[in-house]
Amino acid sequence: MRILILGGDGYLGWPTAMHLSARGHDVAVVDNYLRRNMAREQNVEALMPNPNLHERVAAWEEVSGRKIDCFIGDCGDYRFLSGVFQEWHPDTVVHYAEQPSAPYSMIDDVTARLTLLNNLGATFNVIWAVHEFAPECHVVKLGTMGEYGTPNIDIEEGWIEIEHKGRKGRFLYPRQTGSLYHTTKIMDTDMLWFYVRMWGLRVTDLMQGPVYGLMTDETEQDERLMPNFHYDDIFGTLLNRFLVQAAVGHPLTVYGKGGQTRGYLNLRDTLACVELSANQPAASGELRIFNQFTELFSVNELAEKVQRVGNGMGLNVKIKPIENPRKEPEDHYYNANYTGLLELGLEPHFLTDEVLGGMLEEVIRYKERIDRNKIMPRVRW
Ligand code: USQ
Repeated sequence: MRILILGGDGYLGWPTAMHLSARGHDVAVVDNYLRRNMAREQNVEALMPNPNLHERVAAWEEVSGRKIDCFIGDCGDYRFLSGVFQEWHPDTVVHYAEQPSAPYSMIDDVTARLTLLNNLGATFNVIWAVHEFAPECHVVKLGTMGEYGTPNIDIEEGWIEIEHKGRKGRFLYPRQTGSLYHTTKIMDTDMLWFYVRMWGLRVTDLMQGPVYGLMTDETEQDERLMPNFHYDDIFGTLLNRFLVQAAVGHPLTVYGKGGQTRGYLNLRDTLACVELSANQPAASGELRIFNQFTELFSVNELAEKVQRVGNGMGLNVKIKPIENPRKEPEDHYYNANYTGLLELGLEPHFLTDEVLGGMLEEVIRYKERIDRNKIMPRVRW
């Protein structure tokens, strides 16, 4: 298959590109370095040094003998994006090209506007480029479990059947979330669903939980291939942050009561889920939605796991709840269905103590690069 990866420089985009390339697909990556620039602007750096995208592609070719095509540009610019579609003719487009941070979207009106215009603009352009230049192309879109929020009823996989006054209908599952970033993902889903109905696009929308990890079969081959692993308050996800905090002896930053429960998954499983979705595409006129996670944990459960494993490795891991900088329920019902990807063939990598210990060891190798001043939350809402 010819697979075009939008946001191919990101924490998930780059490992996905290498993984699909290793599987024998023809891969191209597109990125405008938005996240690198935002990180620089917020004065935070990824844990490992990350060569630029041209250098990454060259390193991958050196290691694997396989080529990845590279386009530097903004998916919000339709002339650029439609040009890539006309030149490259993808069978599948994997759309990661969004501002991915909830805290970043809540800093001020400038970052909120950027998040809104960037995320919706990119999705809108993907839809139009597919419609005009690759109508059979399957769109694999990264959404988020956060779209659903934390409702007091079970979360279904994208859709819900509602009976009202004796009549029944199937609708997108109700969604209400806790940041503007997450809200843009809801709007993306609505826009995709509209155009699926109008134009018969093929779309898979992956409702992904927070991802953890840094090693995949490809990233572990060469240090230059490592992902953009962030541990700071703006771009770092929970478990990655806890690993870094444990490594440098910073108390684990549990926000509020720590009962916030989410569906988590290993970086390796993100790649598998995207691959499985690409290999078994949605039908024309279908918006297929999968809940993409493998295990549910509360913040407290993850903190306790990291503490236990860290202490077993001779660290002195402390847990210190701090005032929650976010407006979110800290003690809530959470039960989400996630059978779709398992049925497609996903074999999950669970968060065993061994896996956690392996990640911690890897993070400790980069201890000298960790800046303790970048850990405490700065953005409140
Ligand atoms: N949290 C803490 N302590 C911390 C950091 C976070 O208690 O130091 C809490 C948060 O308050 C939240 C939970 O941990 O309740 C998860 O936070 P997170 O920063 O790992 O995840 P989130 O902001 O929701 O966003 C991340 C990714 C985003 C993705 C999303 C999936 O940045 O791109 O869409 O995870 S989900 O959470 O399912 O919406």
